[in-house]
Amino acid sequence: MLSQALETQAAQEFASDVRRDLSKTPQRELHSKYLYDAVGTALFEVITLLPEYGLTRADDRLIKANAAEIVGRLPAPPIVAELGSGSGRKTRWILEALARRAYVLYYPIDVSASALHACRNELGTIDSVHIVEIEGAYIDGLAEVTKRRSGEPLLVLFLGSTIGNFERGPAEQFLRQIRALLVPGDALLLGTDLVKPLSQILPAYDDPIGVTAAFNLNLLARINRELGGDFDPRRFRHQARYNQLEQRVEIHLRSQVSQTVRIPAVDFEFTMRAGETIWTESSHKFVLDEIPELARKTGFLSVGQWVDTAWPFAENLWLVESP
Ligand code: AVI
Repeated sequence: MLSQALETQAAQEFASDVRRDLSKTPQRELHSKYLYDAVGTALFEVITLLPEYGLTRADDRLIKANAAEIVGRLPAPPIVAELGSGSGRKTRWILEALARRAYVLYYPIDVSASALHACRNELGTIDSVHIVEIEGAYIDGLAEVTKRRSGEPLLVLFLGSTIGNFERGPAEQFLRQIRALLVPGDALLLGTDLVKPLSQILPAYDDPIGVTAAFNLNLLARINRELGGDFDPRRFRHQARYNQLEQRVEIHLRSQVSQTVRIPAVDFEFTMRAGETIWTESSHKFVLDEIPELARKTGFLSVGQWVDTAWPFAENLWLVESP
């Protein structure tokens, strides 16, 4: 039962997802999208600065070094839509490379108004770039962009390996949804984190000063803040595991003791055993060769891959071909 006090649809959805996912057996879960409230978003920005987390710097290095070549492979100057604009830092290199050729219309799409605000602060001063923010979910936002365009090709940016936070099936489905909104001549630039040694990957998700732990534990604090829960985050420990078979890092919150938790907004109470975990996120890693195959399966043609060797990561350019 949902409390009347939860006013917005988003709050109702959060509450019912929390109840459903914490009830799952044998593995309790919480959806990773809920890690990103204002506190979680700020903590993720700190994660991207950690020496152990090379992913964002690799993404940035690759785009900075290859932006001219990437945009040079596009058939015509496009308008640009970015799914999950984040701070917009990496996008600067693409927009600057395009703005050397033509005036650029850029649509950052994000559910977070504060992310869109940060994006305008970062990119608003580039000459010949006009920014139109779209606040909303990725696919809804992209549909809005495609409705507004008038014949120009569209370049969609999906950077930072956010695709790795989807399960494999839903990732394919999501890429197909993007493809369904595009037409021949459009393109997708997709960032993918690659499989790497455990000695490099595990500290990235379990850093020694505990920023990733705080990012993960904040989800319990968020449930307390927004749903009146009584989680004691001190009675949980952050845990990062690598699942070789699934090629992914799995992030959990491990109960240190046997404890009962109450979440009044959803009229829910449950007991966790000592050692039992809540699975909060997966971060899938890719091998280079599987990416062109993923493009083919989802209706694209892979026309370029740029790889960072210091932190194995790939930028992939996919085109929509004429039938
Ligand atoms: C946003 N995403 C690509 C990050 C990742 O690496 O999967 C989220 C993250 N979780 C813990 N550290 C970073």
